[in-house]
Amino acid sequence: MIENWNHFLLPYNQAVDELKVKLRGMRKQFQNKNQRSPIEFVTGRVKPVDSIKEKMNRRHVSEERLEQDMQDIAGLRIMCQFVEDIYQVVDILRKRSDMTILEERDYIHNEKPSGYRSYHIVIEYPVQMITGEKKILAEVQIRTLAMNFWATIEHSLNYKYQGEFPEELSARLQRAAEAAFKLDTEMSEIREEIQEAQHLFSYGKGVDPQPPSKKDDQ
Ligand code: 0O2
Ligand code: 0O2
Repeated sequence: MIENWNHFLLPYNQAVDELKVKLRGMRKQFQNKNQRSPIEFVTGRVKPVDSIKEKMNRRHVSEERLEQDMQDIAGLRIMCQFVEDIYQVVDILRKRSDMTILEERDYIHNEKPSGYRSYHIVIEYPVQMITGEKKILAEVQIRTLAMNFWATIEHSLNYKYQGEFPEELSARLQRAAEAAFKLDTEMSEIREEIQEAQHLFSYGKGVDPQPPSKKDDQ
């Protein structure tokens, strides 16, 4: 019986805080090298206790199995501009020595029946506690801004309908998911042009001390 949830969630809170700093740090490192970051922004949260309990009931997870069987108590979300960026971020994460990837789920090319798209990875992450090292599981969701837009809206509608969407709404959401993916595909096709413009734009704002032409030579 978990008597003190705050105590149980402490390593998860620490992991989310640390991982937010580390993932946001990746963006800063790209910017520091005058390179475009594949990461647009990062959010994270520890699942609220009520949601943990609800998912335990729904999935028949016992408290004894909670740490192993619920992979998203600690959740990180990485938003990217382009679908290609998602795979670049995954590649970078695969090479890191401070986390171990246990599972990967590509819901971009295998979208969920709802229309949901994202790339999910489950990591094992060591947290240093005063009692020693504790390895916890965390779920990292990597998605484009368009995928995030769709998922955020669908998630709030889910609250209203408790997952029991009227058929018409469900069909509309699926069509909206396809439209969002079409937007991602179109943007990928003009990616080089967009990136060049973004490069010029940041140069124009004085962010970049070197003219773009010089930088491209490096
Ligand atoms: P809801 O229900 O979406 O409104 P800071 O680090 O101070 O800049 P802060 O306040 O710690 O920021 O939070 P952060 O990192 O900006 O983002 C927290 C948000 O993470 C949540 O906001 C959600 O939008 C998002 N989130 C929700 N669920 C998940 C999930 O399963 N995985 C991931 N990775 N992120 C999720 P709210 O207001 O808590 O929730
Ligand atoms: P939260 O904090 O409310 O976001 P399951 O939980 O049964 O769906 P599983 O195997 O545990 O499945 O993990 P999966 O499917 O890889 O990832 C679950 C998480 O992905 C969800 O967390 C959502 O954040 C997100 N997700 C998956 N499917 C959908 C979907 O159809 N719409 C939206 N908006 N998000 C989805 P939770 O548990 O809902 O938590």
